[in-house]
Amino acid sequence: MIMGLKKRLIKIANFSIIFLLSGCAYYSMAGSIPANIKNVSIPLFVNETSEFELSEKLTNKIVEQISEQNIIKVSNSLNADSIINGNIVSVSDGPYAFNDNEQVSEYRFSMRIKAVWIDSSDDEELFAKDFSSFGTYSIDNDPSSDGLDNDNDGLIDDADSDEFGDSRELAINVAIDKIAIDIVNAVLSTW
Ligand SMILES: [Ca+2]
Ligand SMILES: [Ca+2]
Repeated sequence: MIMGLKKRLIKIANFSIIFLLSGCAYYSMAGSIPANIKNVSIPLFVNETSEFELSEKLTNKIVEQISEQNIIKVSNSLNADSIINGNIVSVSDGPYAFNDNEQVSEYRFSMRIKAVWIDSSDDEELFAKDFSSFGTYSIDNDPSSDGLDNDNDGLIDDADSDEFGDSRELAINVAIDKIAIDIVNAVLSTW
């Protein structure tokens, strides 16, 4: 009887932690968007770098996050109430951590973007901001067995279906996810 209750309490506690983790990425819920703006169009971001497929991935992630959070409708129309234009300005790979022999053990993929959210009715800028983020990776370790939580979601290696394949690719996805969250937060905190 007591054991059963204990188990249930642990279950509830775990559930609350998951709720907190998934909820804390955003500062607030919808309600701060200017009243005249009912939808937003998000054209493919301009990729000024030579990194392959980056703007498709980033733009899709932002659309997905905005739709998922139910903040504002995403529209494909040219006549949308507002538009978010973005440019991927730069990406870079640099040393991040060193081992005992002072050799690089982890690298950092960094990206920088500019995004402008425009009210179509008067061409007013609702925000114009720079965003940057990064993800780390090791060259010789397989992300599915490196003992690291590569994407910071609390699941490690075999326990995480996202941790496989090319570790730099994974670092890029981590950087994209972070920037998408920052942009959604910028939309939420505009007013
Ligand atoms: Ca993980
Ligand atoms: Ca891992």
